[in-house]
Amino acid sequence: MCGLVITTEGDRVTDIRGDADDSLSRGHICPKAVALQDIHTDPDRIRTPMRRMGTRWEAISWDQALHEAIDGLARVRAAHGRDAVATYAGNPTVHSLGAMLFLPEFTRALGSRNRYTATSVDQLPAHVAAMHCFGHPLLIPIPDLDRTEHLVILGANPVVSNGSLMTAPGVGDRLRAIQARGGRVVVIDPRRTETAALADQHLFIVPGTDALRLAALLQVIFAEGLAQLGRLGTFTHGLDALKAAVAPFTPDRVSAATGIDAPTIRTLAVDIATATRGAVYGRVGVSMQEFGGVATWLITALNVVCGRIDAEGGAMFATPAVDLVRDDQRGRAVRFGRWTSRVRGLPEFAGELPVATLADELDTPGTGQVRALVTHAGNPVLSTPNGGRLDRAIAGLDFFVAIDFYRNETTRHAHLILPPTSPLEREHYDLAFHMLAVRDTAKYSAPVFPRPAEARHDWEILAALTAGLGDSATIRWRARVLGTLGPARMLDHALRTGVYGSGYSPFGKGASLSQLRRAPHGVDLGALKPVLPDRLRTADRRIHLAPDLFLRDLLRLEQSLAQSSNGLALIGRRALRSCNSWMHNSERLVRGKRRCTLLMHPLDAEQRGLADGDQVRVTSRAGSVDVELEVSDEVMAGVVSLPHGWGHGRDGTAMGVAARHPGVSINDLTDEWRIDVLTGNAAFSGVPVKVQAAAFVPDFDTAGLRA
Ligand SMILES: Nc1nc2c(c(=O)[nH]1)N[C@H]1C(S)=C(S)[C@@H](COP(=O)(O)OP(=O)(O)OC[C@H]3O[C@@H](n4cnc5c(=O)[nH]c(N)nc54)[C@H](O)[C@@H]3O)O[C@H]1N2
Ligand SMILES: Nc1nc2c(c(=O)[nH]1)N[C@H]1C(S)=C(S)[C@@H](COP(=O)(O)OP(=O)(O)OC[C@H]3O[C@@H](n4cnc5c(=O)[nH]c(N)nc54)[C@H](O)[C@@H]3O)O[C@H]1N2
Ligand SMILES: [Mo]
Repeated sequence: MCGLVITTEGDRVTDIRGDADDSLSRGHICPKAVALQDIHTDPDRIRTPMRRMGTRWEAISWDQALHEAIDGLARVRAAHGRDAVATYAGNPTVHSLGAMLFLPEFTRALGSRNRYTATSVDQLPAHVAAMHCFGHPLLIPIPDLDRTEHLVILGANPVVSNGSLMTAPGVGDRLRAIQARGGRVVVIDPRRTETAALADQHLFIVPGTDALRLAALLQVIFAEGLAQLGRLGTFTHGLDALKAAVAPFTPDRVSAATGIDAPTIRTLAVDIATATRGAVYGRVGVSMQEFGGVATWLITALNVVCGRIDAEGGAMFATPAVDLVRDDQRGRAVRFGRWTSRVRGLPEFAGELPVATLADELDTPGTGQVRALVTHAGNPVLSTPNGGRLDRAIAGLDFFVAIDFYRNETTRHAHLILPPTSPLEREHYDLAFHMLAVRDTAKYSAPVFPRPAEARHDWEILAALTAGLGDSATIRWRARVLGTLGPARMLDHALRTGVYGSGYSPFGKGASLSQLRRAPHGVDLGALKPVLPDRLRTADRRIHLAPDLFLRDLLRLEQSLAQSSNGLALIGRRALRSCNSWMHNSERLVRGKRRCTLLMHPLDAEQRGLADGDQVRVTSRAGSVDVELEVSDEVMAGVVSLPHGWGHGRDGTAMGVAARHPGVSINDLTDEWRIDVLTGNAAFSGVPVKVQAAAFVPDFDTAGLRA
């Protein structure tokens, strides 16, 4: 979503910089954008379809590759049924126009209930809350960053992540602007993050206890008579039920568990409720925990109760040029728990199952066992809980097709790798993140380079597979028609028929693809606008403040108050120069100080006789890893932190730079049994671990040796 000015000479990139005139990013750029040229020229990036024979890989033609993929998947389906073929779509799927348009067609053609995506290791609770409160999984309120005066950030580090479910390029400047106009930024996080460093106040919190603290904030607001729904009051129901439900969670009762004292919780509640314009915002730290669903709902509830939803400077909804929230979805968009997974009985969400149970479906024998897998832009071995078990399970599959341009820790097990074009060889319009950005804009980018004659786009690969596997004439026909149209014409239609659209009149003014082509810096559609109650998709066009499923889960929250733990709690972290697991093959992104270290508080280190730079062994129920210790009081006592996306250099991978900077995978420690049982999202945050000196500490650099 950052506007880039990319200068080329022939087929070479000579410069990449931020586009000062971009309507959203206004010149902001991060090192990952500069590294796009490394991805483009990377000799390890796969450019032709590859077939694995044992441990040997050979290049094959597209015709051959697509034929074998279709044939292999069709065979498994014929022998074991539809559900025997699973799919996993990873994060970059959402960053690809073509994949966004064609992946749904492909999964429909497969018709398997074993559909998985990175959603259930990320923002699933946000969808479940949006669906139940506002009637649609994509009605996710976005902090109105550029106009707010009081922002509370829980479990997010936007200065590094650039904002998530709050797309905000240059977020650091936007946060400083809040302070410059006299506002306040408060961060609640078990680590004093880069964002906390810039905030007016930072509070440490015991991992996994946000729901308790949020319930207590609401309790105070109700008890002090500070609830003020304003205009939301006329179309919101459930206020009394919410009030009654949070009543037991007083600051005094939750302070020990959360590690935040009662007076601080009270003051924060009053600050939130009395700020002129304010928003509470939570992201992965809140979503990836055992109470991710309840916590995410309580954030929404807090914003509603203070009258902040749909209000300037509060938490608002986008009005995008291409709207994925359709008009005809009123009262019909709640799709949750209609069926459950075979082995563990976890709930379906919008047709997909929680990826924390993928390994169960792969390695548990019986009718309905998964025998084949298709991954698209994902690396679940490094990115899902107990990746070690999933690694072994994937290695045992009958058939595995990966649509990806790297042979990484997951795709090394594939029988076929089908590589799409590079990000610089395809056009882009962001269907997802325009829905979640802090300002309404629309931008189309043409490909920087023409695609090589022999290359295929993601959407072309998906369209070919869909046409080959669709077992109804309609699906095959649709795949061919859409394949002929292609993403550009599909986008043009969506723009023309959207709220800003020009329609099909030849004199129509407004959004269309040709309009966006003429505006390379993007079209500014203005600040976020009030859209309620119209945009609600609940059947009664009201906000549901107290949906039953969340109220019931408060019982489980109540029980958590009685539990205590005295081990170390493991949390994750992100770094500016990482992008989950997949950009570590760019030298410029991995050089410098070693990043994959275990952060530990000085008191915890001292207690264990450990020192900065020591090699330590971290052990959980799921596994153990050896890693370098970094002693720092930026994490609270009792908490250790390890970044995710590392653990490279495994046999059969082909990413030379990453293998020289391997690190270890946090997801060899995280536990597939720790989930938010309400939503099915993985609970990465707060995994109990033991840390001790590594058994044998060699006096040479083990990473160097392996390379
Ligand atoms: N540079 C960079 N940017 C990225 C990515 C990347 O890998 N690198 N990944 C992208 C993706 S896919 C996503 S989803 C977004 C995520 O964007 P963010 O949500 O901003 O991601 P994190 O930096 O992981 O921030 C999570 C914070 O939660 C804290 N935390 C952990 N457990 C708890 C808890 O129990 N309670 C509270 N209150 N806090 C907790 C962690 O210490 C951490 O600071 O970032 C995106 N942007
Ligand atoms: N412990 C822990 N685990 C986490 C997280 C955490 O904070 N802590 N964060 C979670 C989050 S938020 C996310 S989103 C997931 C991410 O997890 P995944 O989506 O599973 O993994 P990525 O590392 O993003 O891998 C992306 C893959 O897509 C490929 N790729 C890149 N671009 C394209 C493209 O255009 N087309 C195709 N076909 N392939 C492409 C890359 O080569 C790479 O193999 O990880 C999750 N895992
Ligand atoms: Mo994510």
